[in-house]
Amino acid sequence: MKFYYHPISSYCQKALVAMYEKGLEFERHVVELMDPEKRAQFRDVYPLGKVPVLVADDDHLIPESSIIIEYLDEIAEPKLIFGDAEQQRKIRFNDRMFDLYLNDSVSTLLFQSMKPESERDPERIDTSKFRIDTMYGLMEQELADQPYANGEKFSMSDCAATPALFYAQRSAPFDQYENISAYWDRLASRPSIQRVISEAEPYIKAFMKASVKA
Ligand SMILES: N[C@@H](CCC(=O)N[C@@H](CS)C(=O)NCC(=O)O)C(=O)O
Repeated sequence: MKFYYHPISSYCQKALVAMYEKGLEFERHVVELMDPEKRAQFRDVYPLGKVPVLVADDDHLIPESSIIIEYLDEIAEPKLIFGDAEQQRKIRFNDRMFDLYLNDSVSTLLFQSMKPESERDPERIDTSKFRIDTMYGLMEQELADQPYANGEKFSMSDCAATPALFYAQRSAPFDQYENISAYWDRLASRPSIQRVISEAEPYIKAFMKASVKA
């Protein structure tokens, strides 16, 4: 399999966690999204130009992090979407919630904070803060009596929560939420997640350095 990604991208990190949980081997293709030429070249692979994209061994193109994980579940254990139809639906539901309302809001706050104050969009910032607070409220309740987002076992929804909480440490700290903090510690102790973070860190440092200079 070929995996097109960037180590700093939250959606790529989500799919990578699933790859590492399953111990899969793949050929890495880092897509330099900041380089217009390389970005244009990548559009030959996937016209929308978004990462992650997986190319399966039969050359079948699989974009979208959740769809990649659905595919990985067909080819390798342990399953990340499991249980009866209702449990599977709940895993998919939390995966959507974490992507759309937590991760996207955390990223918005992060990018807005890097802009000069005069260029920030207060409406987007308010909407993001509202969504993050609402998500934290829901998560704090859910995690009161279960170790992972969908119960006793690590699932696709935890893959989605990982990059969101990783970046939230910078843009929307959750220290005052006891259950979310314990959940993050549990996630961060998994070898798959430690590996994803350690691979991202040099790129994050370089990105921060370049943004300060710009
Ligand atoms: N819904 C997509 C989102 C992918 C996405 O937005 N990727 C970002 C990086 S985190 C990207 O490729 N951005 C470049 C662009 O939008 O052109 C998924 O789950 O894979």
